[in-house]
Formats: sequence, C-alpha cells, structure tokens
Amino acid sequence: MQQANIEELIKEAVEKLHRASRVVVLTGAGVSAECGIATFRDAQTGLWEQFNPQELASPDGFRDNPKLVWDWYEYRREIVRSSSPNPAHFTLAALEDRFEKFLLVTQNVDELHKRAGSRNVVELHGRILENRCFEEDRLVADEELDLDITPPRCPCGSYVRPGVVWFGEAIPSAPLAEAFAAARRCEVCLVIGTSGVVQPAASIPMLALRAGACIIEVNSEESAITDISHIFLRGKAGVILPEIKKLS
Ligand code: BV8
Repeated sequence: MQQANIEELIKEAVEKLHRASRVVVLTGAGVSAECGIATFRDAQTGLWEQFNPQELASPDGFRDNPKLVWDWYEYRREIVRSSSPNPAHFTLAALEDRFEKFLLVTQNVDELHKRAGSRNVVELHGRILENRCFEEDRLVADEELDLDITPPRCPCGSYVRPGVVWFGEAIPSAPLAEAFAAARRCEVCLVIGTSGVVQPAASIPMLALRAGACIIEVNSEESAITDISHIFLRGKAGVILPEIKKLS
C-alpha cells in the first residue's frame, strides 16, 4: 500500500475513533510479534518445527504425550517471561480512557496487555503462565507442585496443565458472553494482528459489523477479516498504533 495512502487511511481511522464512544478491540498473536513472541502459526521453529501447534494445544495432544506438550509450554513460557509489552500494547492501554465503553478482547495468553496497563481486558484463551489441574480444572499454585517433575502432578494425583483454552475446549462462557455483547453494541471494532481463523474469537468482528460498527484492521498482511474491514491499515502493530495515538 502506498505510504501516502496509509497516512490518509490512518487519518480516516482516527476520525472514526473520534466519533465513537463504544469501542471493542480484538487482538491476536501479531500484536505480540514485535516483543519476540512468534505468532501462533509462525511459532514452530527448531525442535518444534515438526509439530502442529493445533495438535499440541489440545487435550488429546496432552493425553497422548503429556511431557512433550508440557515441555512445549515451558519453552513458550520462558519466551513470555523474558518479553515486555511493545508500543502497540502501551498505545491500547493509553486509548482505553478515551472512550465511554472500551473492551480489549485478546486471543493471546501472554498477559502483555495487562502488563502494559490495560484494565478492561478479556483473555478468551486463558493465561500461559498459570497452571490448572487437568482433572479438577482448578488453578494450582506453584507452591503445591514439584516443578522438577514434567508435567508436575496436582496434589489430587492428576497431571497439571497450562491455564490456556485448548483447541476442542469451550471458551469460558462469561468472558465469551462479555466479548460478544460488547461487539454487538460497539461503534468501532479495531482488529489487530490476527489471522481471523480461530473461532469463536474470529466471529467478533462480524458481530460488530452486523451491529453497524466500523471495522478497522491493523495487520502486516491481509487476513480472513480484511474482506469485512472498512479500513485496512497494512503494517506492524507497533508502528501503526502509535501513529493512531499521535493523531488522536
Ligand atoms: C471451541 C491457547 C467448541 C492455546 C488458542 C475442527 C476440529 C476441532 C475444532 C474446530 C474445528 N473447526 C473449528 C474448530 C473450532 C476451533 C477452531 O477455530 N479451529 C480453527 C483452527 C479452524 N476452535 C476451538 O477449538 C475453540 N473452542 O470451538 O470449542 C466447544 C464448545 C463446547 C464444548 C466443547 C467445545 C478454542 C480455540 C482456542 C484455541 N487456543 N490459544 C495456546 O496458545 O497454546 S488459539 C491460538 O490461535 C492462539 O491463542 C492465537 O492467538 C490464536 C489465533 O491465532 P492468531 O492470534 O490469529 O495468530 P496467527 O499466528 O494465526 O496470526 C497472527 C496474525 O498476526 C497474522 O495475520 C499476521 O499477519 C499478523 N501479524 C504478524 N506480525 C504482526 C502482525 N500484525 C500486526 N503487526 C505485526 N507485527
């Protein structure tokens, strides 16, 4: 896209945001890519190249090979622990108070939005740094675990698993209902760094569109959402978002 065009499009996006009082943001792995956290579909490198993330991130994948899946999450946790929010995360945190109603819905499990200061956050897919009992589904504190065993065992005897929602598992109903209700009421839906493939998160922009909202997408390439976007801002989230804030 021509540079001049992108500046015009950013101005158009800012005008839409200026007129809005209710905004929903949907983020995906692309918003954390500039922190060094590989996107979900690009993540498989080195040792993990041979594995399909959708198989590893599933209850069956864990049952079939608990140690392999646990080690994959430990590998990803180390990257998350050593990462910090980028300008896109900080910009979204700064934009929050500009609107009467603002909800940030993320598919990411790295908690970087909260670490950047965002308060109204719905984490649809859970949190990678948390542990839950595979049978009881309760949160398990590190103090309860012998972390030298992989995967560790819950005091009840079952395996412990990362606190994320796996493929084939239902998104917790309360956060999903909150995200859908906000999407149906918003005037602008800002979609940042997602391929728009994973359901039910990927339905959020369509719900907003049907409610008459303006769909603004920020992505380094086209996605499954681009066709329904009114404004497509091609570029890196860490570059585009600060530009939006500068003009706001
Ligand atoms: C459910 C946590 C029902 C784990 C994740 C067939 C069989 C089984 C299931 C299904 C099926 N068909 C459909 C389904 C449903 C399935 C699904 O949608 N599958 C897809 C693949 C077709 N969904 C589910 O299973 C969901 N649950 O349906 O339950 C149910 C109901 C009742 C009872 C029981 C069951 C659960 C889905 C949640 C899965 N868990 N994460 C973990 O992380 O390990 S999803 C995972 O993908 C991550 O959270 C990731 O965020 C998410 C989505 O991907 P994206 O965020 O979009 O990332 P991606 O890499 O794809 O794209 C990155 C984008 O960023 C790209 O567009 C790129 O261009 C852009 N980008 C890159 N750099 C930048 C950038 N943009 C801007 N700036 C940059 N710098």
